[in-house]
Amino acid sequence: MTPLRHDWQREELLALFALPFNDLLARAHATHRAHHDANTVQVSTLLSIKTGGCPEDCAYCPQAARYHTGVKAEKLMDLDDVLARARAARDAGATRFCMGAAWRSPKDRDIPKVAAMIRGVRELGMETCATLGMLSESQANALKDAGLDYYNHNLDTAPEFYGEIIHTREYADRLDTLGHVRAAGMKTCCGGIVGMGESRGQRAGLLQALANLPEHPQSVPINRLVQVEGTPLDGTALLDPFEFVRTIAVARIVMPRSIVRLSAGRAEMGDELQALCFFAGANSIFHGEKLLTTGNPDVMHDRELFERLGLRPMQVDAAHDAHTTHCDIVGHDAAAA
Ligand code: SAM
Ligand code: DTB
Ligand code: SF4
Repeated sequence: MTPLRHDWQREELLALFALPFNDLLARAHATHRAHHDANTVQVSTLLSIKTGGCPEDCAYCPQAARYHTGVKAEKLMDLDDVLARARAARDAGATRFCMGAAWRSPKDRDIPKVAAMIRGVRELGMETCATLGMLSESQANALKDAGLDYYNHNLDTAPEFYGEIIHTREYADRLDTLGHVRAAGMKTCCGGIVGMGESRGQRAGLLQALANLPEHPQSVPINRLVQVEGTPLDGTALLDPFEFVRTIAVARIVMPRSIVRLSAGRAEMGDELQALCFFAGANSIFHGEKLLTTGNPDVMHDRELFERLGLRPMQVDAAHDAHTTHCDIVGHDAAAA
């Protein structure tokens, strides 16, 4: 099997982006089938365990205290409330529970509280993910000890566009946190946002930075900007939906074994666009009526969409195998036919 590459050049990614749409989709879909069951989708549910009041200045984010978005600052949720939400998510079909906090980085005193949440969610039989901002080495180790499977920390955009979006922390800080997460032995969930006014070259730059990390992130969330009134990016020109599909397709080709999540922005997408994204190689979603503070498609709608497309929720083992297995998947469909 061809080894995973970590030396992608910008021109190569741009050449993929420039392919005729059908050629790009055919290549991405073939890559997808070679490494994954093309009819299963990993299902995660997101919960904001600590909402709003964030000191950072991420230009897209409704939770930054400095923008007037109507999101009120709340304190860290109680353990029992978090576990009740996790149980409900599991009962609605999610296999992974992702806990998000509007922090620049957690305080050391927060870690035992989050660790208790992680233990509780694990006891429910779900995979765990958290996104709490920048982590020190010792914080990453403590979360790993509590049983955290994935840590979400996004590169967000290309290095050369980053300075137009965030000024309160550096790209290098993000790479450091990802290094601590990997060193602690956790899986990384790392992706970015498109539709922030970046160029195609910069979309390619995001994917290049992700694919050239020391290890491909096991989970790659591709968010389409959710425009929120009061944030600096509200009113940004909308990205051509086909360009969004191309971004998913190129992500699939350059990170063939990763689980690519069709992440924020689904509420503003039609079913047809989502179906194209699944064909192009997306194989994970957030399920549940809310992301962190903004809307997501309702649960019934997603259930119907899965039925109409013949998609099934991915079992936990399959998500794991996708990035650990050393032989290509021949295809469950081929076996079934
Ligand atoms: N505060 C932590 C941090 O930024 O690392 C964790 C939570 S933060 C909300 C997680 C990610 O959500 C961000 O890195 C960004 O990629 C995504 N995000 C936030 N607001 C978004 C929006 N309006 N549209 C799309 N993605 C968004
Ligand atoms: C990610 O890449 N997307 C999710 C998750 N990781 C934490 C967050 C999306 C947030 C969308 C805006 C909101 O709901 O506040
Ligand atoms: Fe804060 Fe995270 Fe939002 Fe940035 S993305 S403002 S760090 S909550």
